[in-house]
Amino acid sequence: MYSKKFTRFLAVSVMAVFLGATAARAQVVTIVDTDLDGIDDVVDECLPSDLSTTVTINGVDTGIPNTTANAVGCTLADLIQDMIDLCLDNAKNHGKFVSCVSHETNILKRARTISGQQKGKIQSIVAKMK
Ligand SMILES: [Ca+2]
Repeated sequence: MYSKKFTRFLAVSVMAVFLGATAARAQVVTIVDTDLDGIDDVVDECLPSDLSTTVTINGVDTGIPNTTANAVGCTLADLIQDMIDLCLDNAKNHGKFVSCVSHETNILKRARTISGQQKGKIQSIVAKMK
């Protein structure tokens, strides 16, 4: 039978080999961040992200500061562009498009993603879109 000291040494050695192997495996994982927003492409739902300093809608600078990417790799500019694309796709006419954006920006304001003033700016730009 092994002594207690040897058994402990053996257990520590096995643990060290296990941890070493785990660390070696961890180093093999490669993070790919194509749009350089700090979020791994594997979980990035917005590829490529709009990393502009301000949010632009239909070529008009809103002056609304863009945000860094959230946990799923989307900036505020990405979210607003997605919202506009969704409203453009689903609305049958300009009035319904403006109404859709109004509805969506109200949700963003309630969630405190944008302020009331920013909501007004977006709605004003969208109303002038053709
Ligand atoms: Ca992204």
